[in-house]
Amino acid sequence: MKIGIILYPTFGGSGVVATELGIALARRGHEVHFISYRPPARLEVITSGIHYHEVRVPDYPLFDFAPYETALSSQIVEVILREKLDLLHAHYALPHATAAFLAREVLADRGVFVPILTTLHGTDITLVGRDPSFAHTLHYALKHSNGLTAVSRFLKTETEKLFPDIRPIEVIYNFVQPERFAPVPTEKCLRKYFTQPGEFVLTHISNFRPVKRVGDVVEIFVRVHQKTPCRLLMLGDGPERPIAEEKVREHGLDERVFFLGHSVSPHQVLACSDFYLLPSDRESFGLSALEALASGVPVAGYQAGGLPEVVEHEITGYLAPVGRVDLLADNIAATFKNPQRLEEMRLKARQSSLHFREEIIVPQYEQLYHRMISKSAE
Ligand code: GMT
Repeated sequence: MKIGIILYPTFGGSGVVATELGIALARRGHEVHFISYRPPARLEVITSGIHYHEVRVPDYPLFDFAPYETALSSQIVEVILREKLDLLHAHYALPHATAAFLAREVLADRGVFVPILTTLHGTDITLVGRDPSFAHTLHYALKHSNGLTAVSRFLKTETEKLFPDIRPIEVIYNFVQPERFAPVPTEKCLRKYFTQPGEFVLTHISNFRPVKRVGDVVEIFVRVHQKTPCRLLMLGDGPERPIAEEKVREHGLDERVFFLGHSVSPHQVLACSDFYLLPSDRESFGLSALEALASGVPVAGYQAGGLPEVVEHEITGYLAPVGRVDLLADNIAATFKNPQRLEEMRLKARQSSLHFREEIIVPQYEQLYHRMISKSAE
């Protein structure tokens, strides 16, 4: 199949999933065309079967806001006409579903029909999508998408509540490559650069947006640290990083917390971690939590959003009501004091991640593509 993938090229979860999906599809013999304004961050090399088409938005003194969506639609039309794509897969609805819709209309006018699949990732529905500024056009684009998927049951339900008249939404979970995210022997990981012997490592990875509650990450760390010697690794960057840094300073723990930015890859940091912290308000899935589990690292987070579909309380991590940093910290500290329990959780974490491995999830997208393409040919 020839598949067009529209995505955000950043380190955000939707862009990562879209990129990994494209790479996996190319490995399975398909031709993949990424369309975005920058090469996708997780696309380390462009190998055979992978193409990248950049969207350029010309500047003009009149524009306070350059019309990206119009340029994106136009580039989609151009790529489809030139490359004869079979299907267009839009990741994150805003503005990708609306741009794809407009492109499909333009193509229909020229006698070309290409089905659109939209994958909803989370904040495109739970936060930004429900804003009245976007809701009407987003609703229309989703209603007229030829297929819809959500990355968790939670997100499917949220979308159905918001837009009750849209077509059936299929749940296709996010996936992980268990060869890349895998437990690593202590002597081969980065642990020695951050810790003294006998210390534990807590890790958080995100875009430091308010939904991630990075203040809670620090609060959990402070409480665990009072009971067990440990360090905190914070990977990624975003608007609330200064808040987290300030909190760390207030507690006088600067030397125990490392803000790494994007300097190392998530799999390297996870490989030297003992517990992963993801206390988001509402995480539609929590891709980084899955990557932690695959690395053999249990996860602590809240009983909210789709995280309970990924993390099993007391088996592969701990879940608590939103804001209960005390409960999460007590559980983690108790686990650190019980090496056998920690080892059991590590093994269970790795095992449970295998249900979400690439070979299980990617064929679900392939089957859906086949169904949509056959239906559009009828
Ligand atoms: O806000 C973010 O964390 C990024 C966001 C995105 O759309 O890029 O992540 C969402 O999509 C990920 C991939 O499907 C999910 O794993 C995340 O849970 C989801 N984020 C939220 O729902 C907050």
